[in-house]
Amino acid sequence: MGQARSSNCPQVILMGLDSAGKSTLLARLLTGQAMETSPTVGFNVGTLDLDKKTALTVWDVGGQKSMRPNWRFYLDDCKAVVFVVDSSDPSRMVEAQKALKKVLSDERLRGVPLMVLANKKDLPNSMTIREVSKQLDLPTYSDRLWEIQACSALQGLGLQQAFMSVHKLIKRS
Ligand code: G3D
Repeated sequence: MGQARSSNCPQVILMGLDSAGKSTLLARLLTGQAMETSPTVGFNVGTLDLDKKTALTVWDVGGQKSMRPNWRFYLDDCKAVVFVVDSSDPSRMVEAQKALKKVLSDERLRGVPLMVLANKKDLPNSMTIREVSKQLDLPTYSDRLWEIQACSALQGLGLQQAFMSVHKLIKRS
């Protein structure tokens, strides 16, 4: 994990169920291009330069069920959690809600701000952020700063903005 960890960029962890769009999002953020993705084995990491003075190190720790127990190994030094959810798939909202709740119950994430990205907003049937927020029980997270924004990792819409907001959340918390 070496270099990225030892730099003074705040560490941000990208989480979410498999197929939520994490790899697409990270690839899009880091290269400005959509890339072919395969189910994340292990993790992807990259440093995101928001402007000349601001950078975030973003870790994609994988969302497959078999990987989820490993999430906790990435929580030390984590300054924000970015939880990606497929807003076009209502059938997996309960599973996403449970996964989010579980991850946030970790002691090391106490008070760490949360950004929920309602991804795939380009799809016509995608849920509104209000609906996603309700489905994920976000209003119950009163003990930390949280925010929800819609984005499309595929089209690169809303990503830069979302990570600027993540940076602001880190500064405020
Ligand atoms: P993961 O890393 O969270 O497991 P991926 O998810 O990044 O592999 O994305 C899963 C699938 O969703 C991919 O499609 C990817 O192209 C698609 N996807 C990701 N983001 C978006 C988005 O914003 N809009 C739309 N329409 N699709 C998106 P495939 O077909 O390769 O499985």
